[in-house]
Amino acid sequence: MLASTTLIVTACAPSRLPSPTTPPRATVIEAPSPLASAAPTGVPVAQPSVSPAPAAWPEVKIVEPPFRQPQEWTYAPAEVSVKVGTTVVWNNTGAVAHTVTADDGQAFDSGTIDPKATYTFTPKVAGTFAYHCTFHPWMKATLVVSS
Ligand SMILES: [Cu+2]
Repeated sequence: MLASTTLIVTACAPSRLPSPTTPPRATVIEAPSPLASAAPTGVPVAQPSVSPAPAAWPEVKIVEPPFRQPQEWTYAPAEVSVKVGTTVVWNNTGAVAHTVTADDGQAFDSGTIDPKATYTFTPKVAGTFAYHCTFHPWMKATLVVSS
């Protein structure tokens, strides 16, 4: 019985020796974490202030009046006048896809504009451009571009 008690005491003693090295580690961990979290939050704040510019672009709404026939779907306004280099935005407010396609087949063609999507076009030359929707040919409007 005396022999087994002695073995336990000697076995525990060596395992406590490494402990004095741990206290210095705690101070190293605290310093980096507050500094790292503060830096990323400051960067995105500056960016949103640049975006309001597109709101000034002339906008044509593609409209499907509620409780009306598809034949009354339209562009509003039906005619918009801009200078060369001014971006125009078409905003599909309807529930189906439309297009903004120049009648001459060359000046511009949006392709499919999905519901809630937009199409932008910046004319490079002056002229009067009639356009239509390829899906609904009765939808017609005009873009007037002056130099
Ligand atoms: Cu259409």
